[in-house]
Parts: sequence; C-alpha cells; structure tokens
Amino acid sequence: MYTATGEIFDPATGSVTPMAPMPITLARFGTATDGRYIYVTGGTNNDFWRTPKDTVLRYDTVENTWASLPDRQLAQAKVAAAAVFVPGMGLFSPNGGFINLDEPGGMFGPPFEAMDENAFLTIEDLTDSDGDNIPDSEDNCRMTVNPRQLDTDQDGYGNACDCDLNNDNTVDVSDFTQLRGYWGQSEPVADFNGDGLIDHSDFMIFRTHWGNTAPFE
Ligand SMILES: [Ca+2]
Ligand SMILES: [Ca+2]
Ligand SMILES: [Ca+2]
Ligand SMILES: [Ca+2]
Repeated sequence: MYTATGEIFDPATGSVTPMAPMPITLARFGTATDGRYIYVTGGTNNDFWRTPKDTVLRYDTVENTWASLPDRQLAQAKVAAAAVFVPGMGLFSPNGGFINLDEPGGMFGPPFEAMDENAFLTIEDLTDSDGDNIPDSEDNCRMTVNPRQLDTDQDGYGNACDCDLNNDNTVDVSDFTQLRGYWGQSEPVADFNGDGLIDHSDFMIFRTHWGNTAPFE
C-alpha cells in the first residue's frame, strides 16, 4: 500500500516534520531538483500496485505545496526511472521500466521490462510563472491565475487577461465603451472573471489592464 505522505528533514535542527501530501499516492519514482522545486517523474501507485504512472509532479520547497502537472506528463508511463534536472534546459528522464501486462505473468505477477524511452521536458513545459498549474508554454494568460483557461473569443488570450474587447491589440477607451455597454448583462466576451455577469469585478480587472497592448498575459 503506497501513501501520499512525505517528510522534511532539517539538518540544522535534526527535526523531521510532515510535508504536504502528494496529489496522488506514489512510490518508485524518479526525483530531481532545480534548487527550489523537487520534480517527481513516473512511479507506481495504488490504482493497481504495479501500474506505472506517466505523471510529473512538482513540490515547492518554499511554499510546501505540490502541483500535479497533467500537461507535462511523460510520453510513456515508467517506474524506477531516473530524473535529472539540466539547468537552463529542463528535466531529463532517461529509460526506466514498465510492467508488460501483455505478457503472461509468473508467480510474482506480470513481467517487469526495461524501456528505452528518453523523456525530456523543456523549461517552458515545467515553468508555471503564475502558479495556476498550466505550464507557460500552454497558458493563455501566462502571468494571470486562470486555471479554467476560459477564452470566449478564442483569440489565444484568456478572458482573465484579455480586456481587448474590439481586438485591435490595445486596451483603451473603445474597449471601455464596449464594456460599459455590457454592464449588468452576461456578455461572455467581457466576462473577465467568468462568473456570468458583467459587473464591478470585471471593471476592476479591466482597470488593471488599461493601456495594455498584445500579447496579453
Ligand atoms: Ca494563467
Ligand atoms: Ca480572448
Ligand atoms: Ca481594444
Ligand atoms: Ca464577471
């Protein structure tokens, strides 16, 4: 039975304290660190104790929080894989093993086989500047927390940072006039916080983006 627990050892005091639980139970994973974050790649968990995971998790040693990076998963699930952080480049996860469920099992279960997959996750795929669990490379508001990624006009900028209502790449008085026209209504394109209503909260978001030019983030 695997657990989601971990412990923090402080060499200065010799104390051991519990760390925040992992997003999923996991064991037999690879780890690497870039100095602040600890990355966890692959591993197995309790879905079926031999089932390898293709996950990549990230622990923030400053905030004591975990992030599950669903869009940054390994190409192939693997267990007991190494993980190496290469500064300026990304996370390298060479080889590892997998359980071959297609082969007949012996008394210890299905055969465990080595794989030759070399997974590499770039810095962009690992970096999440606003901490909303969407990697910068895919985040439609790179510097604004918007885990829902709502983008009503589908211009590639999420509602949370896209106050350019007339799509002329500048947030100015024309956009304000348009926003005012939607006041108290449910016009989705001007609903920056996605709560179904154009009101003061949306105006406050608009105000912080006043004068912004594309790209919006
Ligand atoms: Ca974001
Ligand atoms: Ca948009
Ligand atoms: Ca505009
Ligand atoms: Ca709103």
